[in-house]
Amino acid sequence: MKKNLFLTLFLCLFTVTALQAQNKRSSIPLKHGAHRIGKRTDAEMQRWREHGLGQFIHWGVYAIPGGTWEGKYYPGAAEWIRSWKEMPKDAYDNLYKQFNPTAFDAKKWAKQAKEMGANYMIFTTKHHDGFCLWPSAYTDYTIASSPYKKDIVKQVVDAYTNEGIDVHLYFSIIDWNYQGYRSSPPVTRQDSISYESFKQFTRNQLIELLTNYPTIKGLWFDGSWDKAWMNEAAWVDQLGNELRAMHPGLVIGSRFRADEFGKRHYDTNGDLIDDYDQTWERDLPNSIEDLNGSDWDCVMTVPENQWGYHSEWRGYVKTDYDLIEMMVKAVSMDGNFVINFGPDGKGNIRPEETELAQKIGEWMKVNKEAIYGTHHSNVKKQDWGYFTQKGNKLYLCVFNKPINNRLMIEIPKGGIDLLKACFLENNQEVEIKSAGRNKRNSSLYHVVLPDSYQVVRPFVIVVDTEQKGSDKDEYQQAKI
Ligand code: K80
Repeated sequence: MKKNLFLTLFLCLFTVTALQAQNKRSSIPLKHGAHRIGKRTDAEMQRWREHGLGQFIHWGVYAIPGGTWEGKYYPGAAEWIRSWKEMPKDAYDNLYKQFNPTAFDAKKWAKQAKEMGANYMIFTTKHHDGFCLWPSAYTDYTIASSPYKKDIVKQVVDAYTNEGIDVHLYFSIIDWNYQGYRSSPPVTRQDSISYESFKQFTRNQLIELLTNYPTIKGLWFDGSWDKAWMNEAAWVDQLGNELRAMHPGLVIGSRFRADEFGKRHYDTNGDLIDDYDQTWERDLPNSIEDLNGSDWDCVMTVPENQWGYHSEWRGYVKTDYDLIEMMVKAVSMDGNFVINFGPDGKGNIRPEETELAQKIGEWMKVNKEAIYGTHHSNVKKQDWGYFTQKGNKLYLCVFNKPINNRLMIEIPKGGIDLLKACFLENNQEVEIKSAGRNKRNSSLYHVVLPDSYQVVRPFVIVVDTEQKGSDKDEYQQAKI
């Protein structure tokens, strides 16, 4: 009796605390916070979620100096060279007069991305410098004023779309070229007028992009952290609604707008703003718990921190192995992995990147089934690598082959049965052996690799599974 009282008291307390926690999530009424709690459920977002691998391309006039100016090496990110004190801003702002990428071939880029296995790509229409790779009607600082003249965004959108690769447009809110742009909130009346014109300019350009390139699937915003922009929560929110209304299904990450308290990515109540978490730049979460149940992408550079073309990569350059592991890790936690390319001033993709694309593509050809449309598996992670899952298929993506050739799998009581295991690379079957139970009563299994198996690259074993018999037993019992 006493026990029951305690239990009741405990349950009451627990319920009150749980309710309070729930209340806290939405205790502050927000006009411009998240407009949805939890993931989007529509087909366009589902399509995005299943991409697995993407390509980022950073291209602009910064590709001409390529991180150096008059023999001086700039160690920072090449696309930021304009902010380097040794490069005169005036010299930078005149680079467009030399922008004539005669080797640019969008079809060639798209074919290479396809062969790498990318399902989507993100293209810089305008970086912080303000130079537009499309002939915008709202500024003269565009490709139309360069000797090249032709619309680059259009060629990229069409070529990738024709290859079946979804295109998302990168757009920087920061614009170092537009005279009305401000990073701090306007103080004087003149500032306010200038900033109003910048807001209209930004809106016009975004509407222009959606109008000119209706096949694109999303916008990838950057440079949205200025106080001036964050102060405009209501206006930016309204603009977002307008863009979505214009382009049903449009996918926008968490880097477009702040809520009315200046909170970015996650609003004041802790809810994700817009469609996916865009905080994972050059960074991967350690575990699914770091992700708040959100959709997310990770955008990654090949060298440490170069997005635009740098003529001289210094320091460690990621290998195909590194990038494949990062991609698998991202996918195993329900994220998309996006690898950046920085073509040179003539439009050539550098040989290092071409080689990486080929090597990743070779791996994808064999193992893409473990990447596309797969998601996080609840099967406990093991140190040999990562699990991904799709329906009844469990993928063991192996990066560290154990020296006993046994890949451990732990299945909690009442979980799944493991039926059959095969290498993805050649369909060769591998043995699954029971390895008893552990203290938590989980069933342990070993997928036993043949002693003769030579590892030359990360490999995948696909395991067919089915719901455990105990569910059936319970059903049987229920019938009696
Ligand atoms: C801007 C500012 C910082 C601090 C870090 C990165 C960036 C831009 N975002 C990447 C996607 C690149 O475009 C980089 O220039």
